[in-house]
This record gives sequence, structure tokens and C-alpha cells, in this order.
Amino acid sequence: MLLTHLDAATMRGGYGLIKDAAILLEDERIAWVGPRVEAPGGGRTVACGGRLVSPGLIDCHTHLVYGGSRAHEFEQRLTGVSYAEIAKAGGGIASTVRATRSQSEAELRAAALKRLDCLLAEGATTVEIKSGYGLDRETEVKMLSVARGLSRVRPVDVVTSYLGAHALPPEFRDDRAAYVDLVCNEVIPLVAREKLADAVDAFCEGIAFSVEETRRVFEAARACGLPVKLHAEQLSNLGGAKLAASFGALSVDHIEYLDQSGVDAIAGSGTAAVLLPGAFYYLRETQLPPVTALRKAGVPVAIATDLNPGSSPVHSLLATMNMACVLFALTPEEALLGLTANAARALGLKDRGVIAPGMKADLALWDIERPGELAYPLGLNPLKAVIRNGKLVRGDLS
Ligand code: DI6
Ligand code: FE
Repeated sequence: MLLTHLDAATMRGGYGLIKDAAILLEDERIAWVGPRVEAPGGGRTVACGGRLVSPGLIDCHTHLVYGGSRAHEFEQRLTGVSYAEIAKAGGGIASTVRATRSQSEAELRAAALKRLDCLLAEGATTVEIKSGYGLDRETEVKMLSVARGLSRVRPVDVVTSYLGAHALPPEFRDDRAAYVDLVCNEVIPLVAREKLADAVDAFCEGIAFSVEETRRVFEAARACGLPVKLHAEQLSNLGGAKLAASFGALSVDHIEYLDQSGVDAIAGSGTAAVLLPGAFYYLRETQLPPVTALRKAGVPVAIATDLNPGSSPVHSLLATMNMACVLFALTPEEALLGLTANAARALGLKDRGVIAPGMKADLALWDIERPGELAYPLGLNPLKAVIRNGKLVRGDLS
């Protein structure tokens, strides 16, 4: 199929716009892209009405499988109670752990599908999903199995991360080391063996796990051949990003408190930075991530929803683009790169995120002329069609 009469935001080496482009799809791959006047002839041609096409969007950081709701905590926070105070009082992540442990796979799946459908309605074709609301072996496996299963019932690729080191479960309150032992010696080998996780993540923070505990988790992941990523420097600067860089992490995420030496460390290791403006917004943070320093150092910057029930109940990639621009001063082109090429980097996926020959034919067609039209309105969805693996899975192309 040859797609014509469109402008292609290829995301190759930057925004990479080709005006009046053509894209040849062969089976599940992109076979050719370039100016329409140079397009190979023959075969079926579909004129796309002069719209903008981008790679299918990639949400590279979500926690969208979980039980329960935290609306009551949202209300508490509105009265001035902080996220950290709620966590210390046994709420926060721990309250979602209780709800997630009590739910069946079917219940978790039904709730997760509603959330996933919001992302798909805005052009997502790949979504990362973390565990971390079970903490015990059985519930972590349940969460990862549910996450994996979503791609069997929706047109999306799901990438999973095991986030056992998300919070200390109540049953280990008096023995942190024993919990880290469980994560490292039992659950990481199990999820690696069963191919339930594509990566290992951790939350390195005062209210979560120390740098030394995180190091143990990363060593266990390395021993099992799993790549790592890290929730780092979200609420304070512990130096987690430097540790992650020393393990060649795929990404460091949040990083509001990352300093110049941290930026230099990740620039040197090829680690992507993932900005999560939804969490910044919901927690009313004021410490901005070091966007200028990241740009200067040439670090690939991704953005993601961080979809989770506590700090970022954000179900919209377009709203995430808007927040990345308004709150973090990314350009709309940078925000789009953050949901395509750089999001693929953050997941270690080399076969997507750009429109180029040999890449997966995952495309989003938008009824717009420029990426600013994706980032500037809130609540308006200009998605026209989605192609995944070379097949139309949403909308129509004409
Ligand atoms: N950072 C986050 O943004 C989420 N987890 C984490 O480590 C928040 C999780 C929650 O509040 O439920
Ligand atoms: Fe997160």
C-alpha cells in the first residue's frame, strides 16, 4: 500500500518533516518513504487528504494495571496534605497495593482496558506497563500477566517492567533487607525465566529505596540479562541517575532534581531521560527538570503519561504533550519526538518510533498541519486513523 497526499513527520534525526510525502508499506514494515514525486509506482495507492502522519505514539512509562482508586487522597492533597505525608501514613502506593492484591485477573484486566483504550484513542501503538502494586510474588506475576494479555485483545504492543522495588510492603516493615532479597533472589529470576518482564525498574527516593538497595536490584537484573530503568531524582537528588547510568540503564524517569553531574552521567551512558509532566502537575511540584542542560548534552528526551492512581491519573498523551510544552517549555516538535523516537529509545526498541525503511509500519494520521496543533489545545483529539503492523486498526485514511 502506498500512502500519498500527506506530510510525514518522520522523526528521523529530529522532526524530519517531508512535505507532500509518500510512504510505501509492505506487510508489517515501512518499505520506502520520501517525496511523492519520487515514489515507486505500481500497487494500491491511498490518498490521505493532505494530513500529517507521525509514527504511532509510544507511552514509555505507565502503571496502568492496578486496583481501586485514590480519589480520596486527591481530595486530601487539596487540603494541603503532601504526597509524602500520605505515603508515610500508610496510604499512597500501599493503599493501591491492598486493592490490587484483592482483585482477580479479570477485574484488573477490565479496569486496565478502560485506561488503555484512552491511550489508543489518541494514537498509541506501543505502551509500557509496570508492575509494583503487588509487591508479593503472586500479585506481581498477576499484574505482569494481565499487562501482557492486553495486547491479545487490543491492537497494541505492550512492554512490561518489573517494579518490585516500588514501595516496602507492610509485611516487611521491619526488615527492608529481606524484601530486597525477595526481589533480587526470587522474583527477578522468576519474571526473567517466565519472560513476564522486559526490564527491571525501581523507585529510588527517600520514601522508597536507597541507592544501595537499588544497586542490589540492578545487579540481580543484570545477572538475569534484563535491562534496567529507574524512577530517579523525582522529589530529591539521591544520585540514582548516576547509578542507573553506570548500569547502562535504558532510561531515568522524572528527574526534576537531576543536577549537571547527573546530566553528564546519563549523556555518557546513552541513557534516555523520561519527563513525566503529569506527576509534576498533580503534585504541584516547582522544581523543573533540567531541560536546557539535557538539550545541551544531547540526551534523548522522552515524555510519558506515568498513568498511575496516585501522582499522575493522566490518561491522555495529548494532554501530556500539552503539559510538557506549557510546564517544561518543550517545543511541540520535541514533545512529539518524546512520544515517538525518544520513547522507543527509552524502551530499547530499535524497530519503531521513526518513519523509515525497515521500521515497523505503526503510523498515526492526524487532521492537522503542524505538531503545535497536537500540543496546543486541551481536550481536542485530531486523530484521523491508526495503522499498526501495516494494517488500518482505527478510523479511515481518506
Ligand atoms: N513514581 C510515580 O510517579 C509513581 N510511582 C513512582 O515510583 C506513583 C505511584 C503512586 O503514587 O501510586
Ligand atoms: Fe512512575
